[in-house]
Amino acid sequence: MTQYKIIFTGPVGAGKTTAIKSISDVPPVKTDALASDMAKNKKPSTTVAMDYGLMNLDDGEKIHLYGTPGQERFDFMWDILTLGGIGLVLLLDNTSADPFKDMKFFLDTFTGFISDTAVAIGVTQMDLSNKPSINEYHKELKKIGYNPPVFAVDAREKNDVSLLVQSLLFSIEPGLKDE
Ligand SMILES: Nc1nc2c(ncn2[C@@H]2O[C@H](COP(=O)(O)OP(=O)(O)OP(=O)(O)O)[C@@H](O)[C@H]2O)c(=O)[nH]1
Ligand SMILES: [Mg+2]
Repeated sequence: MTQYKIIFTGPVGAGKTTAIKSISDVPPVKTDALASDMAKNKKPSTTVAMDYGLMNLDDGEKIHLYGTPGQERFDFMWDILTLGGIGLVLLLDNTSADPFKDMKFFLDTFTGFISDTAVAIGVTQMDLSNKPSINEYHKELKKIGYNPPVFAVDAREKNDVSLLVQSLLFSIEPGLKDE
């Protein structure tokens, strides 16, 4: 049985923990802790180590899903979590003060991993802020030499997250498919 690992990353509140919960076929493992300094981020807790979930593909393959913490103070986990991974899902919060800056920070931080594997980008909270548009993301990515799949994603919606994961898998290995 073939098993793969993909990693979800992105800034605080982008929806990494939520996305893994939405698509996991097993109860996800979370390491969220209450954080008093999180009030500004509109949510009471933040991931301090990792998220874990599992997707079963219809041909018996398994995709292990790992989520990183968004906070830079836990960035020692980022390298650890990418070990053995076949691709990166980068989630971005479109209500952020500067989503392009967030995007460049994470692409830059994970540049070595991405150049060895692949990346797909999901833009969340587009229902709350529709700018920048997906087209503008494509243009910005092109300027910095990237051409990954980019989708509007609501991390709470299984179908949205599943489509994003499939786009990553197809860009890595056209033979891989979802259930
Ligand atoms: N309105 C709206 N809310 C969303 C969307 N996607 C995710 N959310 C919400 O945004 C929040 C995301 O929180 P988390 O999943 O904890 O974010 P995270 O990326 O794991 O954050 P850290 O672990 O702190 O780095 C949750 O409250 C989700 O319900 C979206 O597309 N629209
Ligand atoms: Mg989280």
